[in-house]
Amino acid sequence: MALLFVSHVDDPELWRAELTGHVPGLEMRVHPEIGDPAEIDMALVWMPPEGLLASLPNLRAIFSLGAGVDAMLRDPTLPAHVPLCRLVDSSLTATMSEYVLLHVLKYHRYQDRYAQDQRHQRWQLRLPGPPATTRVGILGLGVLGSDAARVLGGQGFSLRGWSRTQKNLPGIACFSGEAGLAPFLAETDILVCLLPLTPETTGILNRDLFAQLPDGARLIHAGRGAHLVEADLLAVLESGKLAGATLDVFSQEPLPEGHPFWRHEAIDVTPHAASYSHPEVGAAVVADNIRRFQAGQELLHLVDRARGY
Ligand code: NDP
Ligand code: OXD
Repeated sequence: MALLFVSHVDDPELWRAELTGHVPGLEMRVHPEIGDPAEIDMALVWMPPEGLLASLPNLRAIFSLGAGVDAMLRDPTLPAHVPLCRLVDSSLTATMSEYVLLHVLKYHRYQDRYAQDQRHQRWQLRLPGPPATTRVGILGLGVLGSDAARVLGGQGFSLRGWSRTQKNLPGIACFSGEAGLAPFLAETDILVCLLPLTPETTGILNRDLFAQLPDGARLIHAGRGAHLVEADLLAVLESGKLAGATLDVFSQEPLPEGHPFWRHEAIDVTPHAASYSHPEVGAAVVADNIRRFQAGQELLHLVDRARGY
């Protein structure tokens, strides 16, 4: 039996070298060179073409190369009986926390303003208060959100977080559910979105939500493009309700040429690059799951399909 590798962004040969180091004898086939589909029992995938996984009659485990599995869950043909595991690895987590820290510091230290000042040849000193005077709010306190909070806490920022179920995390004011959203937003100067995309979170970053933030708040969005109502963001930046946004994910990726976000003075764009897995780290986690699968043991990081993440 064999593992099918499908990704347009990950290097299959790096993954093959790492995986076979951990699981000697593993046969890995790289899409589209599938061979006999009946010989595939596991798939390691990022955004597989719709219908591909359903076409593998003996598929018994799916491992995602990404943390978010919303695209796969949108495939109506995704085999319902096959366990789906998302990627949770220390490199993916650490790189996301770096991204969040980088952009929180950018806003806290007025680097966005200095970039504008430079474009206008304006020499203006802007000195922030200590980090504790900047209130960062994180939507999503899962693997990524809770680690980003931990890293920001180490820098002394004032922290709050929002999740579906109530958390109790040291040094973080935790809010949950619909009732917790308004008080969470009311004290958030920099809003970080690290939610999964589900029917409940689609379009959550909209005009009504932005209206509940303090005037001049900033957004750092690394969840999924469909969380954001793009026209609402442009409107609140125009009105001054929001002072800036850093966007890593978009409803259409790559962000189309000519899209207003590209040239907006108050928007920083990154190409879905906030976090990434180092193959040597990610492969160890996937290999662990492959060995569990081969031994008939319970898999790690299983997606709860009913919950959507
Ligand atoms: P987790 O599943 O570990 O955490 C998700 C968090 O979101 C949990 O705290 C969960 O609450 C909360 N949540 C889910 N639904 C709701 C809701 N309706 N209301 C309030 N809170 C909710 O995911 P990760 O932290 O690993 O990843 C989060 C997302 O980050 C991914 O799904 C993906 O979209 C994005 N991502 C983006 C990357 C990039 O490069 N831009 C890279 C990797 C991931 P609870 O704890 O109560 O279940
Ligand atoms: C993602 C990832 O889910 O890159 O976006 O892991």
